[in-house]
Amino acid sequence: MKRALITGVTGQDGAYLSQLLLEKGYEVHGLLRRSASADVIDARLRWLGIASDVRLHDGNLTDLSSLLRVITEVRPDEVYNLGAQSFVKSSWHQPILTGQVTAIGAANMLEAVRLAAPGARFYQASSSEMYGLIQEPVQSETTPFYPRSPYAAAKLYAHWMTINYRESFGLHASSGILFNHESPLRGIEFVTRKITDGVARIKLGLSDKLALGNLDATRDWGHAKDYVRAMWLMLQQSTPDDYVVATGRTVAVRTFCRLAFECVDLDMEKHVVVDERFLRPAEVDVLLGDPSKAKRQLGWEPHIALEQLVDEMVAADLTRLKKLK
Ligand code: NAP
Ligand code: F7E
Repeated sequence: MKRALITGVTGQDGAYLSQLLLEKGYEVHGLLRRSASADVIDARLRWLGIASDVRLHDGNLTDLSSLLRVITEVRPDEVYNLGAQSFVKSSWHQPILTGQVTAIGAANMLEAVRLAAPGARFYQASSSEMYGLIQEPVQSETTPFYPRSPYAAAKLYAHWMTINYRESFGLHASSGILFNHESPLRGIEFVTRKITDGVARIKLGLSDKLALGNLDATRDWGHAKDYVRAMWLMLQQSTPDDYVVATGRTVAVRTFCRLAFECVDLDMEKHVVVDERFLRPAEVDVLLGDPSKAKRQLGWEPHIALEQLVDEMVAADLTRLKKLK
C-alpha cells in the first residue's frame, strides 16, 4: 500500500486529493496546523465523508522540525505540498506571513524530504498567478513569469526551489502550474464561491445585493476534482517535470456571475454592485492556459465544463443555506 503525505489537507484541493488517493488504495496522511477551531477544521474532509480515513499529524509549514518529525514518522512514497496562504488579496495585507508559509514553507518541505525521505516523489502546487502581467496571450510552461502580488512572488520562489532541488539533488520533484480551479469546497473569499453563495442567498430571500470588485478580469476556470487527478498523474511519471494544468478557455468574472444568476432564473443586473473595497493594488487581468503538454505526456484532460461547475456550486450553496434557514 502506498503512503501519501499531503500538506494543506484541510483545504479544497487537499480534500479532493485525499478522496482520490483513498479511492486508489493509498494510506493518506495530512499535515494539520494547530487551530482554535479544531472542531470545524476538517469540515471539507467531513463533507466528502472521508475525515476518519485521513490520518492527521500536528505540524506547520513554518516549523521545519515538525515537518522532519512527520516525514520520519510517515515515511511517505509521495508528498503533495498544497499548504499555502493562498488568498491573493490577503497577500498584500500579510506579505511577510505569505512569504514565510507559501515560499519558505515550500523550501522547508523540500529540505525535510531531502533529509528524511529522499526517495519520495514530491509535488509542488505552483500557480498561474506567477504569469501575472502576462507576457504571452496563451500561457504555457515556456512563458516568462511576471508576478503581480506578494502571493505570486512567493509561489515563484517555491517553483524555482522545486526545480533547483530536482536539478541539484536529483529529487523526484514536479510542479503543477495550475490555473484557477473551483468546486463547492472552494473558500468563500474566492470570487466564484462568493458569487454562488451570494446567488443562493438572494434566491432564498436572505439577501438582495452582491458586492464584487473587478468584473472584467478573466480566468481559465476548471473543476478541482479534475485538477487533483493531474497532480497524481505527475507523480506517476518516471521523470519529474513541470506542467500547466488548465482548460484552455477564459471567461470574465461577469460571465461567471451571469451563469450563476441564470441557474436560479435571476437577472444579475438587479443585484450586483461594484464595491471598490474588492479591487486589488495590482490586478491580473487575463489568464489563459495551454494544457497541451499535460495532455500529451500525462494523458490528462478536464472532464467537467464551466457551466457544469457553476451549476454544481450554486446547487450546493442552495442546499447548505436551506439547512440554515
Ligand atoms: P486552500 O483551500 O486555501 O487551502 C490551503 C491549505 O493550506 C489549508 O489546508 C490551510 O490550512 C493550509 N495552510 C495554510 N497555512 C499553513 C501553514 N502555516 N502550515 C500548514 N498548513 C497551512 O487552497 P487550495 O485552493 O486547496 O489550493 C491548494 C494549493 O494550490 C495552494 O498552495 C494554492 O496556493 C495552490 N493553488 C491553488 C489554485 C486554485 O485555483 N485553487 C491554483 C493554483 C495553485 P487551514 O485549513 O488550517 O487554513
Ligand atoms: O479572484 C476578481 C479578482 O480571489 C479572481 C487562488 O486560488 O487562483 C486564485 O487566485 C478574480 C480576480 O482568485 C471579486 O480581482 C472581482 O481578478 O477568486 P479570486 P485569484 O486571485 O485568481 C490562483 C490561480 C491561485 O493560485 C490562488 O491561490 O476575481 N474579483 N470581484 C474578485 N475576487 C474576489 N476574491 N472577491 C471579489 O469580490
